[in-house]
Amino acid sequence: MQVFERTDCPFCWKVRLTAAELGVALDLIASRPGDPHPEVSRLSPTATVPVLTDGDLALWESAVICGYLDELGSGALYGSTPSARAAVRLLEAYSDRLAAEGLKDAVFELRSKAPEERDASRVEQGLALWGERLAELAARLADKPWFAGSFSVADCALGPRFGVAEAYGIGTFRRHGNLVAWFERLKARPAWQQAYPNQFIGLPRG
Ligand SMILES: N[C@@H](CCC(=O)N[C@@H](CS)C(=O)NCC(=O)O)C(=O)O
Repeated sequence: MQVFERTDCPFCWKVRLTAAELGVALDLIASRPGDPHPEVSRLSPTATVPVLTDGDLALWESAVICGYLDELGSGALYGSTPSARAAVRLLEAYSDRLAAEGLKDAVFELRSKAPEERDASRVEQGLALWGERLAELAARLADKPWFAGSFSVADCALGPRFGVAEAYGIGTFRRHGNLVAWFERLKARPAWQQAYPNQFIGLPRG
């Protein structure tokens, strides 16, 4: 199975983390920001990464890709009942659509511009929105070890959002003790190290 991806893209990171948790091997092929690999342009109508190919199958949405990997693997990362699976899918959608907002604006300014060229109000508004999302996430997590109760794709989706924030020095999540403890639990899993990006745009290679 091939995955066309960008190492620091949170959607691609989610796919790598899900695959690592499931023990599914992926052949990763790099695609560049704003200059997609020709196969990405050919196979994805949105020209976004990740794109997974498996024989004649070509999948271009990270949630669809993770669902496919889960069914190929243990089938355990979305939960075992219809209602549990729906709850994990909702948390994944929350991560992909809402947690991504705000944080991506702030990160874009921080990673691609010199301090004097940054749009300070875009950073401020982005971080304010990210702060609201964090409060919602802290309430959803409450005192559970993982977002859906047991470990799931919800954690694989949200972890990279926090990983990106941490990489760019955005430490607002530290205001919520339960989110800090959850993130530390996630980082202690072997799959986290396996899936961690080898480069973040604008940061020294770590
Ligand atoms: N809904 C899509 C979003 C994917 C997405 O937005 N990917 C970004 C990178 S994070 C992308 O490919 N942007 C265009 C580019 O990098 O050229 C998914 O879940 O796969």
